Amino acid sequence: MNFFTCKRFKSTLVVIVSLFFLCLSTVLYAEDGYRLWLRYESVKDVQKLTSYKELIKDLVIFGNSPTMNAVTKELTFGTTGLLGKKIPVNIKLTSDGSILAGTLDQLKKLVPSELLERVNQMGEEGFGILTLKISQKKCIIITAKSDIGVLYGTYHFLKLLQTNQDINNLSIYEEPKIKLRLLNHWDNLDRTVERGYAGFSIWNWHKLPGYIDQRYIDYARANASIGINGTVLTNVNANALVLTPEYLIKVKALADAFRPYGIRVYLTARFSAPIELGKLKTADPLDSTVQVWWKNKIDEIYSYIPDFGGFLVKANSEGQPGPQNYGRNHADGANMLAGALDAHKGIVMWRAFVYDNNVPDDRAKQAYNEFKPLDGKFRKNVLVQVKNGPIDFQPREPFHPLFGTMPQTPLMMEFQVTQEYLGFSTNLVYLGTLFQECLMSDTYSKGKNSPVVKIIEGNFESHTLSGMAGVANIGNDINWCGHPFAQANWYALGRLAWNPEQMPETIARDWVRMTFSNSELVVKPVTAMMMASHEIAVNYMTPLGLHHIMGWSHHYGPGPWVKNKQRADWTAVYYHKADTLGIGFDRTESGSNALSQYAPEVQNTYKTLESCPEAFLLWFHRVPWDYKLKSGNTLWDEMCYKYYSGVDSVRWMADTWNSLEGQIDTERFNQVKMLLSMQEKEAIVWRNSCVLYFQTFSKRSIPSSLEKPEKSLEYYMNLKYSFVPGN
Ligand code: BDP
Repeated sequence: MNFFTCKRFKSTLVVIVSLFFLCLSTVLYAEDGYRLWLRYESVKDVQKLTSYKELIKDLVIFGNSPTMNAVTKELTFGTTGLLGKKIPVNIKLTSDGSILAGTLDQLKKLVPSELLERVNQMGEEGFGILTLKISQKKCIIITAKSDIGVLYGTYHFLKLLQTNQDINNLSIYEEPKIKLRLLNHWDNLDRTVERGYAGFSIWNWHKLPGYIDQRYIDYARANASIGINGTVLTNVNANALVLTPEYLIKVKALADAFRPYGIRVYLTARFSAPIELGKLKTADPLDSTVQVWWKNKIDEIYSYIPDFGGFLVKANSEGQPGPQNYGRNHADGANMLAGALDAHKGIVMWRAFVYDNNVPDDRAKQAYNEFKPLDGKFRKNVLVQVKNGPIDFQPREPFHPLFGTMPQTPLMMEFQVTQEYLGFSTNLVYLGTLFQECLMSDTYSKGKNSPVVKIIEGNFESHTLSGMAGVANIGNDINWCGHPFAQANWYALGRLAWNPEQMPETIARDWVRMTFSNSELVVKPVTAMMMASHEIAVNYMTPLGLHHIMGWSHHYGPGPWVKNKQRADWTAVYYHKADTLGIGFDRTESGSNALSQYAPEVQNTYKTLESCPEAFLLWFHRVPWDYKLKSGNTLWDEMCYKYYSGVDSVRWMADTWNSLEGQIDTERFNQVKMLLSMQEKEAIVWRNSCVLYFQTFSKRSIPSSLEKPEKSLEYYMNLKYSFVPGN
């Protein structure tokens, strides 16, 4: 026997060849972030892996609808990746250790109905995942009333494996608390994205409808995995062209691609479309020719897309046309569209983000002033979509006063996932905590314990519609969101829209496990960074209730000095009102009295300098520079300490991340490392700009323990940024 034929040689060869392919595959499939949280890497914990292999020997999937085919694909793909071996699909239950997926109807012959009763009581999107013995065989069933429910259950089951949970005795029942769980894309038809920091729009209008990019499917998978069930494809600053047949066939192609994943398509409706497209003389919602035009247009849309979701409308806001152009109000406008959509079960999401520079009132009050009187005037298929705070997606805002004050109208939450005011896609800022802060704020609308979340869920008034939307942070960057951690914000939005009562920390932990690693050595520090990151950004941008002091128009970097623009409410000085006596916007009785729009209990909390939580101090009050805060520091000193602690904490995040070298794949480790170093520089610019600028009013020195800004105020004021994205 020579060496080349001996067993030893053969096995050595096998090892060498496998190693070669392993290396090759690592080179080819570097972690570019494209797979998001659906990576399905093989389970590293040996014990868990052994138990999973014992419990998952094959897949038995009932039905062959497009959605059930998606279930088959995802389950096969997911389990095969996670278990590191091909998991076969069988048509019958043959052995111990099967995963059965199907609707209640499909499973009823196999499973005694009483075991499925609880699922039967849930809504169409709910699901159950149960460990059962069927014909003496131990199996796990994933079931729901509808195919989509089974798909949601599938993703939930895969998440259990991805996060290394015990799956021995499952008894999970889940259903969404919110009906409409949407992404709002501010994508233009030329593929630029308003406030988008991750490349161009993923909608390749030019190649649609003929070319269905795999990205559309992966987008739908990612969304379905977190329960998102709708997408508004176009910018709220709308282009009527999308309503023409040229584009409707493209919209239809997207709707067809998304449908198996339970995602409906919505569009933004430009209110003046009857004039622009229909050549009518008016877009007055009470004009019968206008009404007929919209009815026909809506019928036409449904002829392409029978399950079209409806319209999102920005009207009479920041120059957009709307019913007020004709002396009508928001309800007149919304109801006209809703009337025509109702015939097809479509809905209208009418935005409350309105303000007018010709109105002398505090901008924070204007949405309430316009909308509150219309409570009860909207049709049943209208939701009013309200931003989380009364100004505009600032790093920190109190909750919007409309929450709790329009009981007869379903209010839909609008969060901004794209980080327009939070450092774009260079800053690591986990938004789960920001979202939760708003959702858990007590409105006192029905006495104590009336948090925003209950209003959104529609619990108090039993509204039939409820909704939460996030302005998407998605673009055609390879990793979708620009910053590897920005993916967590898309993820958190979906998870919170499904159940807004979940803890942001749980969501962050799951995301880290699925995205980076299940090792506690990674999960713990990374989750801690994420949980602290929002407050850190607030500290180096807008501490103590400061707001809207970003760079002019593009909102990148600091611009507390921005003044003398075409409208006062687009300048920073309008919001901070700093002078030698103090700083802050008085929104109490002695000022704009925006506070009066809240319930008396909320007013009591914010009313006085002493009672107001310091995080909102300068939002509600004008405060003298020497006012003593709870720490014993003067306002000026405290402001300095906050700005400096923001920068120091970014350094802490960078150190934490850098200590993980070797535990995260090289590509993403380096990306985040570079981004954190950029974030540190940006935080320093924020800190120095703001401290130096406000110092011109406070005329006090920076506490001696703090390092001095290295450059002059003039230097920072002259920093120019050309072609800032998203602008
Ligand atoms: C502001 C953005 C602007 C949007 C607007 C909106 O700067 O680009 O059009 O919100 O929500 O924050 O309509």
